[in-house]
Amino acid sequence: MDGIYDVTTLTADQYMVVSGFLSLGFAAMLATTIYLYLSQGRVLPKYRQAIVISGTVTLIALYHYWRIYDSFKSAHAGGEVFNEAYRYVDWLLTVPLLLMETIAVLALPAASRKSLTARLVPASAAMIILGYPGEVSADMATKAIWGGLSSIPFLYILYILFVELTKTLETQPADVAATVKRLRLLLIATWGVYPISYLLPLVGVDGGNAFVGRQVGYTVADILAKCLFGLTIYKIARLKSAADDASYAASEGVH
Ligand code: RET
Repeated sequence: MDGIYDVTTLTADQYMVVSGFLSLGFAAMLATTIYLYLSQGRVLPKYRQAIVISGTVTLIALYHYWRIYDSFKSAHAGGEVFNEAYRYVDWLLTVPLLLMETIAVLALPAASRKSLTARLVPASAAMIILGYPGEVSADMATKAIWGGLSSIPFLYILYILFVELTKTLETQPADVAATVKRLRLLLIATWGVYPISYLLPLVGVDGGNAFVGRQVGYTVADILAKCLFGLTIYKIARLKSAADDASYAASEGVH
């Protein structure tokens, strides 16, 4: 495990920044999980699945932020390595779920739903698995090779979302199509932060700063990609519920 950064060498300020962000990540996941689970009954039944999946994503991340925080504290005290695997296990579970909640809220015809899931879920798992060996290696060539390999399924996911999904949009009502496009932009803006954070040591940022930058980058990206994204899914589900059912729109005050 020699590639894992030795956190005992962090300065007091660097330690404070990382523990502060990890703590913020924990709080954001906790609050969003409670909010989404409590609110899932406030959309029409066909959209509830998407809200429950969103809450489950933040619940899984809540657990992992607790483990990451704990691992960081013990590693800083000395004697243990900081375990970056918690993050990758978290992504391995939450990234396919995020794609599934996106597909679920669209309420697409069954055939396109199945075909999107069958292509996006394995690609997202491949992206995370291929990134891991580069994450835990201190060797720049190893980081570049695994980062490059992981980028192939990443680009494939973007291709599916921007080219293939666009074809299904032609058969959708205009407001649904516009919503999907907005959601897709939020997805690419937040997902793009992960490879950028991963790249820090490769573009010459020194050890301690690269470690801090990566932890802060991944945490901020997680809050946006899981919490903000999940809340946006909830908002879309409410708008779609109102569009589907006038009595829902009147009782919930959504127009
Ligand atoms: C890695 C390795 C370097 C190349 C690429 C990566 C992409 C990671 C992404 C992660 C997304 C995670 C999400 C988590 C939220 O729950 C693995 C850093 C392309 C896109 C959305």
